[in-house]
Amino acid sequence: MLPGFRILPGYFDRAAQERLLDEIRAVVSAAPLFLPRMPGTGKPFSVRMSNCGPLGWVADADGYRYQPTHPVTGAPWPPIPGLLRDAWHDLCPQAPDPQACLVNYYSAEARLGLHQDRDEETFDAPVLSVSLGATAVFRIGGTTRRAPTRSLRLGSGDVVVLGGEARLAFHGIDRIVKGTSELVTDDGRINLTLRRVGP
Ligand code: MD3
Ligand code: FE
Repeated sequence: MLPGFRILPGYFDRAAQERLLDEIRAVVSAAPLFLPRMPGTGKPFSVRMSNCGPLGWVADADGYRYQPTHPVTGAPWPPIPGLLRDAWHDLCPQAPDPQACLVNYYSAEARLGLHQDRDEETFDAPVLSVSLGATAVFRIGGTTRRAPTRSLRLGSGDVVVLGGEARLAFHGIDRIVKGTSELVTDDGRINLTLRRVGP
């Protein structure tokens, strides 16, 4: 595994997962899930997204970018929930406050192809990722697309921290494991990724 990759299985216990889910429900009622599209082809993602924090990641015909407002409503993104901020400062003690939290919602059929996260201005801070709901088959490789990959499962309450070399690792979600979500209805999965966008 690349240096800088950390997995913390069950970092959030069931009670904390329920509180976090309530906080995320409030986020998506203020900032509804939208359907991102591939800039080249206009093809929709199978994952629906929203954001909280000063900046949010969006994808449409004009490209991939961070912006301070929701692409459909035009409203500023709601603040990052306290439980997520606390986890960030606990696990990334050197980093300043997170600037963006992407909310990814996976239905049972959703997937996310192998990609690198490089729309940020700097890669100094780690990315912190929290999984809630159904288990996902997660794939992570090296810093080139042809490097070998390994597969691991991310369950509800698990946290992954991607710092150092792992920050630029190729990664994706191969599939959702049906019948594994006690927390979210209909085999749904929510992934929350906290990031710095600029220095
Ligand atoms: C490795 N999310 O939001 S989480 C993403 O489950 C993203 O929704 C996936 O890929 C999801 O960009 C994977 C684990 C993860 C998140 C961010 C990373 C792994 C990462 C950034 C760099 C390297
Ligand atoms: Fe990613």
